[in-house]
Amino acid sequence: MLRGARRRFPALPSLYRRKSCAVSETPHYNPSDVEGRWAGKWAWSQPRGPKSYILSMFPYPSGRLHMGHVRVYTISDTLARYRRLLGEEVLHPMGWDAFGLPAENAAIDHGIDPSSWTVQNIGVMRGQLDRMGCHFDWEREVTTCSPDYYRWTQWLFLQLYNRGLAYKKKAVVNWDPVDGTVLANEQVDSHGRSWRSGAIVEQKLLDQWFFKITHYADALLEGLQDLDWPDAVKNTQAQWIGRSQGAYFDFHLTGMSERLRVFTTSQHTLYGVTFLAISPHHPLVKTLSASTQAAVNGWRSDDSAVSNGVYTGLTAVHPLTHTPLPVWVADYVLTDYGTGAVMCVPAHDDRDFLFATHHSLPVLPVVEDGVLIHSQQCNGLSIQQGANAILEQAVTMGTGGTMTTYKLRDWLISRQRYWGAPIPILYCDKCGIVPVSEDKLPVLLPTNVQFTGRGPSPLATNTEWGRGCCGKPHCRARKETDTMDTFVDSSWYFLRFTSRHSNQPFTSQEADSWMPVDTYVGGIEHAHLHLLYARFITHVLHDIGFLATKEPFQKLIAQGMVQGLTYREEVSGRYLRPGEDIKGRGISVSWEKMSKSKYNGVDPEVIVQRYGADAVRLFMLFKAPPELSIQWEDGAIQGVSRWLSRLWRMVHTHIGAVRGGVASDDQHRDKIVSATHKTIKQVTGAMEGRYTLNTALPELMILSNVLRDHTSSCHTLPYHEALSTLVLLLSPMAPHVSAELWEGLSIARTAYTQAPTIKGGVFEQSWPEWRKELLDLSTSRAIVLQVNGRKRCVVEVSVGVAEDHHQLKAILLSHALEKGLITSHDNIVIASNGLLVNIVSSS
Ligand code: ANZ
Repeated sequence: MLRGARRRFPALPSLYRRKSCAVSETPHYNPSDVEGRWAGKWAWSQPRGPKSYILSMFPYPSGRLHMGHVRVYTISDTLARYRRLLGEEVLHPMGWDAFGLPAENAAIDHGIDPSSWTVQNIGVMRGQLDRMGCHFDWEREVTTCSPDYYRWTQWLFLQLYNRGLAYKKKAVVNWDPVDGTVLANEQVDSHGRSWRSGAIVEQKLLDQWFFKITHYADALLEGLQDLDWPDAVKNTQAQWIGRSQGAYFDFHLTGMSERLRVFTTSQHTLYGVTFLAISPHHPLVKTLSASTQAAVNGWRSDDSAVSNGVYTGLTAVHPLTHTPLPVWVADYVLTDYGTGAVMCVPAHDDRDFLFATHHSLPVLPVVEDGVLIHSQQCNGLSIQQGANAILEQAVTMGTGGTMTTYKLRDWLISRQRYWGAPIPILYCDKCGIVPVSEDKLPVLLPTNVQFTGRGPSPLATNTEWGRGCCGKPHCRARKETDTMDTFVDSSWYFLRFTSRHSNQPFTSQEADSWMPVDTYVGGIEHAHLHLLYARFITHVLHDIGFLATKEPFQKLIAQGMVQGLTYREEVSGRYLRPGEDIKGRGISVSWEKMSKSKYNGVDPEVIVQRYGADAVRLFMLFKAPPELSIQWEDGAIQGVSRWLSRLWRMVHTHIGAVRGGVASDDQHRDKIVSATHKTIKQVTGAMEGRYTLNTALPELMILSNVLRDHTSSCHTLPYHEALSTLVLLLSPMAPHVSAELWEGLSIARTAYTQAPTIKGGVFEQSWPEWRKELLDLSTSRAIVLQVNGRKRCVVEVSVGVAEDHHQLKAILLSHALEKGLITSHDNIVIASNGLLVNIVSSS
């Protein structure tokens, strides 16, 4: 059971035995008292074992924790506490993803300085995390908006820039024509209007910075294989990367020197091509007549339809049949996928078919019953054989070859906003683009800025701040005024935690000693972008030679949402406020992710005040497995809270009983011992593997029920050990109440003079180990069945049955009937002594 306490003890003199435990005075369980006493006073035993890096995704400091935060930090805190009890050296840090739009919006709306707003919010949220009993390594706290962090984000940019992995090109941004400002996607509503001016947002081409993540497409795809992540997340990542292996074919354009290259994954359909289609932004479009270009430009991006198309007037020649084919501009062809041009096979592709039907283009089937037709010498070949033969022929003729393409696009990292890390680049009149030298970092954000939400970003209008120098004499350079996407900040924060106080971004030695993160816990909504970007940056840093590991996160728990009951008016779909008058209106009720705008949220602070942090933590863990959604119900948390009160009373009853005398064991020993070991086994299992954390509490409840059923044994040592084990197993999940109960149990333990003393608080203990031979001590018992005094057989029954004479007799009676040892017409008398059942039958 408890490590170091596995000896059996000789029975105490019977003088000390007591038959039952009187309920002594039990102090009332008041969660806020208990939690106030323990908050922040966590003492740990010295780590002995291997390292364990447990990380939860750091929050945006919005001002208050929401239930989603409570869930994720409860999970990581539970795992970190568990690993510490195992003796491992645990890193469980916390920080703030502190750049981003809301701080800037607060500045625009209320004139509050983004930095003070952020610092204030961090203060509040840190207090809330402490109140939840989350124990983080606060001395390693990072805040991405502080210069000693973003200095290194800028350093990271330079590493990529110096290796050709950061570059500039034109890209489309959201433009508010009324306020004359660039908008983030979140500032454009579902009707395509600006959040502030209400103007219809336009698309504008601007110079933007990109990270060349596409260079790592293959590495990021292959890296997924060895990760212990949920399949769904791996699949999402793989789909996001979207590797597609196929072929290209080159089509001669009649009367032109260039060829038109298409990408296909259906090489076998080459003979079925009846026309070609290029995207509206294909370079060829620029060579077309003004009227054709005008037609193309008239297609609005929001009504993009398969049927939008215009004939270019160009003709392409089929590489094998030399048939002339018309070339169209088609809206459904994507500019940045494959080659931006498609060979269209309307007989076998739905979009091509719709387009062909709409524009009266021919349709030519080339596959029937899995065999090629209308395909010249390839007729009769299977699809695979046909694909190989066609590709081979094209390769020989120099008009085709294999080609792999990806859906992944380069990462657009520039933002025309103030509250982000300035991109460390200078534009020098003489030297052009010059990276800021590393020893000049950070490029600090200006303070005393006016926020209007109109016009260019505050950095672009601040001429004094904008002045720079590339280091050459008489240089007059301008600073880059774009800041970085906040995903850049969060793409490396886990490295900074390992070397928080280093005057480098991180030291290889410290990073290598902690990385990879062993368990990363966070919301499923970050399954693609954040995880992909963090993996990309880690791969790059590995390739440069700064890190031994390539992959940052070994195991991932992608935790589900917290949902609240949501009420909507049926007709309008409008969300209803609590208490709103709903008379005579149709209402629909559903579970949806908690959110302010849906009025379905629960404030963690209110709930913690009402039930205590321990109950909230237990509820979060127990209501659903980590990956699934939790539906918030007051009833369930009340159940958890009642159980904690029962446990509290049980421990105090025990402590009271021990004062009256103790016993080494009694006839219930085996049952209590094996129930304890079974619980250790189950709870340990829940903390490992795929983390079925939700099963841990029910196991503890079962053990508490066993103990409740054996209150008469509550002065015995096995009972004491079982209760102590229960509290120890509970401690990672409900730390405050466990610490308190443990203290009481430690004092009670001194009454068992022969039991080895246990020193220290609950978190200074070792996680208990279960022993196989103790699991089945009492799960079944062999009962001898006699009929008329003659032994007929031995029947195995559970201990519960063996101890309940009514049940035991009933079961053995039906056994005897089944075996034909007696008949139902017999006149039967049954006697039982718990080990032997004798049936006296009169016939
Ligand atoms: C001929 C063909 C025949 C195609 C057929 C499909 C079915 P995946 O597999 O997702 O990579 N395609 C290629 N480039 C495109 C672009 N820029 N925009 C839109 N569609 C494009 O998709 C590859 C297929 O998507 C290619 O194979 C091409 O159509 C189309 F019976 O070529 B296929």
